[in-house]
Amino acid sequence: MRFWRSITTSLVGLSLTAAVCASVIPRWPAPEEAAATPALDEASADTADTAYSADSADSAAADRAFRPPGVSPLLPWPTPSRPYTKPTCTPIVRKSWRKMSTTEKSRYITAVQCLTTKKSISGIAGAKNIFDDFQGTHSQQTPTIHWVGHFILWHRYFLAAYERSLRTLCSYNGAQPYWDWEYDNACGGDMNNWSVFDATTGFGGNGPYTTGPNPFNIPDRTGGGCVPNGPFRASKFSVNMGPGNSTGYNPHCLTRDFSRPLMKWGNQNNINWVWDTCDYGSFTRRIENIPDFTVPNIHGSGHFGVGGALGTIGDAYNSPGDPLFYLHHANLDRVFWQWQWQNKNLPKSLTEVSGPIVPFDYNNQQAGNVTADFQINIGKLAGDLPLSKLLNTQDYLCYTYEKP
Ligand SMILES: *[C@@H]1O[C@H](CO)[C@@H](O)[C@H](O)[C@H]1NC(C)=O
Ligand SMILES: *[C@@H]1O[C@H](CO)[C@@H](O)[C@H](O)[C@H]1NC(C)=O
Ligand SMILES: *[C@@H]1O[C@H](CO)[C@@H](O)[C@H](O)[C@H]1NC(C)=O
Ligand SMILES: [Cu+2]
Repeated sequence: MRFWRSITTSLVGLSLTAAVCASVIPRWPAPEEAAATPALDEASADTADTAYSADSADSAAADRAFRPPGVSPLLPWPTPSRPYTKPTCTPIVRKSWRKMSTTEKSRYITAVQCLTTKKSISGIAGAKNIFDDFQGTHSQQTPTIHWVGHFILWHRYFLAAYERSLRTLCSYNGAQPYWDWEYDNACGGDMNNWSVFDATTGFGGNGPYTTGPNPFNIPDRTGGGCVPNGPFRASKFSVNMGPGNSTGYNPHCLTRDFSRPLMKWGNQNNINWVWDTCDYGSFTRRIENIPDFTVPNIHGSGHFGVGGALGTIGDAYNSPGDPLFYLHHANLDRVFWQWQWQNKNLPKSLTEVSGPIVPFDYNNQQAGNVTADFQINIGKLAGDLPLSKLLNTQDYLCYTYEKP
């Protein structure tokens, strides 16, 4: 808002040129460049916002009714259209956690607690219950599902299976909520005050500060100990596997280790950078960016902003051991969904996939790219599915998103 009237035409021009999908596919930025591109500071986020607002005054005005100043999306909210919806699908609607009623929140948390009482079916040694089955399945596949072409769709299927388990095993009637961290980041303040971390209606807050290894020099880590409050505190909940790649039984408390600077990666400006792509491969590459803690990426925001160096959700293998994982990944899926359902990206966005089968193999030196018939496996959680069945959320899967 501060820069609402002071934007330059060149900024608008740049933003629009990129948004209309010229044939030029954005070059993958070098780390130094990427660090400079999706800027971390609020001022630059404001500048990018206003560049878009000029393009779509109506939608921007509507957005300001529910968004704090300085947050407006590059892409408008889509209305997924009938031609692409299977007649038998009446989508369930995923909502922002922030906008759910206390009763809805409590029903969701009760269902998650219920999953931890249902007997494990995965055959993974350390998994005692269905909640663990999800964590263990992610752990086993961690080396092959990140920095690959199927990253976002693997996680989409994993989330949909979790949502289905909540509904079918634990009588949950709602849909998987999402955590729109870009909103919280724009409001700022103490992270412990954010609605997802509420001790009564949310997932509890940060752990107390503990010293410990910090091999990647996560900046400004503030916790590391056991989550002391809320429904997933040590006396109520245990993480049964990990740390690291072990899936043996090792019950321990859920830990969090907030890092405010890394949390800020999840801002609207960085979402806009991810959205500013014209094809699946470029989009999915930007959502993960590169594994370097000096280079922002929105996927890392929820993982390392909450998990820091010692927190469960920051452990690449065991991140689903923090129930908040599912709300973080639902927001990433929502960002993908919102991009997919733009007129400028349809219908290609419901059929096209690319990107390497082997992690980081972006030049296809070791293997090829994924194709639509590439099979996604999530162990015993659900049957294998080709990527083609996961692209449209209103077909084999059947859900949509409510505007934050
Ligand atoms: C957090 O919430 C408490 C209690 O509502 C309030 O006193 C405090 O000022 C808030 N802190 C920040 C930084 O928002
Ligand atoms: C787990 O990690 C250790 C240490 O990095 C490694 O030696 C071992 O091979 C890994 N095990 C599996 C199953 O990936
Ligand atoms: C593999 O996927 C990447 C990312 O989308 C794309 O740039 C590249 O052209 C693809 N390679 C082939 C051989 O299709
Ligand atoms: Cu993952």
